[in-house]
Amino acid sequence: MNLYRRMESVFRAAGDSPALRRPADEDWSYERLLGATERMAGALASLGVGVGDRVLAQVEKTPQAVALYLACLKTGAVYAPINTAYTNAEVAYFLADLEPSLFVSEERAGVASGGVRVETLGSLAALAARSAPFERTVDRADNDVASIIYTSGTTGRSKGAMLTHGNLASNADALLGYWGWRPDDVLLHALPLFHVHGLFVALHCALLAGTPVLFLPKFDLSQMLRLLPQATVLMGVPTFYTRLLGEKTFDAALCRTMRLFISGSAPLTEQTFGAFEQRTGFRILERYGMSETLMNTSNPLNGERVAGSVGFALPGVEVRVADESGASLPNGEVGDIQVRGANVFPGYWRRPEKTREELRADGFFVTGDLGTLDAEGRLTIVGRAKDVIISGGYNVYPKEVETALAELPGVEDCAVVGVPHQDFGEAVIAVVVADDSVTQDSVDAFLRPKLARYKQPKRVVYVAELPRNAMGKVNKNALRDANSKLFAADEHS
Ligand code: MCA
Repeated sequence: MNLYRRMESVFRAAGDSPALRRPADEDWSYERLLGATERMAGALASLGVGVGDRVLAQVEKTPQAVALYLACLKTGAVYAPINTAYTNAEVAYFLADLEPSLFVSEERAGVASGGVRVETLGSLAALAARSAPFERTVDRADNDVASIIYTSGTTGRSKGAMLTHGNLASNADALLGYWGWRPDDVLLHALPLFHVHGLFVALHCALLAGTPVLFLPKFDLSQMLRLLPQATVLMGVPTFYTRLLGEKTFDAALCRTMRLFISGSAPLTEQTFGAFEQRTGFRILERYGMSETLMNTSNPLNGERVAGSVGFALPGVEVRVADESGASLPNGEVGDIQVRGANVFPGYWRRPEKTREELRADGFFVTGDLGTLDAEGRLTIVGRAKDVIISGGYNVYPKEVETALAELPGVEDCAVVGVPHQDFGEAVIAVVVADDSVTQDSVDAFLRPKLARYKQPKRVVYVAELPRNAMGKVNKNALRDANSKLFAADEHS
């Protein structure tokens, strides 16, 4: 069934109660969101965007952006949001890979490369005002694609994970139940809307329950402190929690209306978990998911939340820790974390070989994370089989950065690794063998038009030679160890 069909009956019942509450602007009621979605759907229809057509969106976090996403669901179009930090060079890749019917961008309306029609949210809204509202919600089956979320790959090229109406609906239901969503819940929402965490996990819980969202355009510490006493649930990446803890005025009194702090997208350290409990009395609930599978596991709502563990398989999700052949390993042994269930995507957009590599014949998805299960079924992630850095909740694939950096004249050899960073958990650094012309500034200037800012190395380290093993492979562990204290002195750089 079309996920939006469920939402619209919730929106109708919620009527003029608040949907999106904004600190600096007027609130949007559920009625208003419903109307805006119908008009936005009318605008899409008038542009000829229909069932199965892709809409690429690189837009700021506004209520109109939410309406655009919902309008895609309603009309059966496929919503593909991308990070607002991406450069034109990166966007060109997505346009070519996705072949969208429409690109919604913050830049000017017109025509992009490949003849793709470009609209801004503003020009779409103007068109919506002139178009007949699209009242019908198009029939969709559970296995019809609703959204494509791009996820970087170890090869350095992003792949689009196709998520179906059934994936999204089943996962939202699992979370609403597992986290005990209540009619009086108020969600504090400061995550971006171009990833699974902010768009699906957080927003779906609130929208399917008809409860209000405190809708911040982005994470802003002073706004968070101001709004916390109006909220009951916060979903965030660990950086949210370390930043809150860094603020002296953040205390238990500010959390008096809260019932649940949830963390995901990056490992929550035991230290942050402990410091948070000490300061506020709350044990942060850590959960684990991926773009390809939505949410897989969660610590319990009632019951012991264990620091360092991502909890139990969600209802309807099977988790196994397996060896290379796919056989389950005994409890306590480290192996590949694999998942199966209604949450697991059907495959990558136009990448059948990649899909076959990662989706086993028995339906289990190979996450690329390594972990252990205990006798009770608690999962603990102990490492990653893939070479990936998680910085502030964003995945950065070293290969993509290395490929770009290798083109800078004067760079003879380079390796990109993640090292501990107080604010982002891990920070991207580049270790280079280079001549004197290569400086932090020249690296910044060279990479700026090529890579989103968060992927660029925060530090360039010079060496005479990269450590390599007998096979010629760079020993990244040695580089991580050698640079593990790089950000210790100036923790906020
Ligand atoms: C911003 N910068 C970063 C990051 N974010 N650098 C490294 N890593 C980052 N994550 C850089 C900017 O380029 C800028 O650099 C400087 O930091 C300040 O930028 P600003 O925009 O002010 O940063 P911020 O607003 O403070 O952002 C930090 C943040 C944000 C709040 C942690 O990155 C964020 O919202 N992260 C959440 C990501 C997320 O939702 N992940 C979910 C995906 P300069 O000053 O040098 O120009 S994973 C997912 O969905 C899975 C399925 C899951 O399980 O959840």
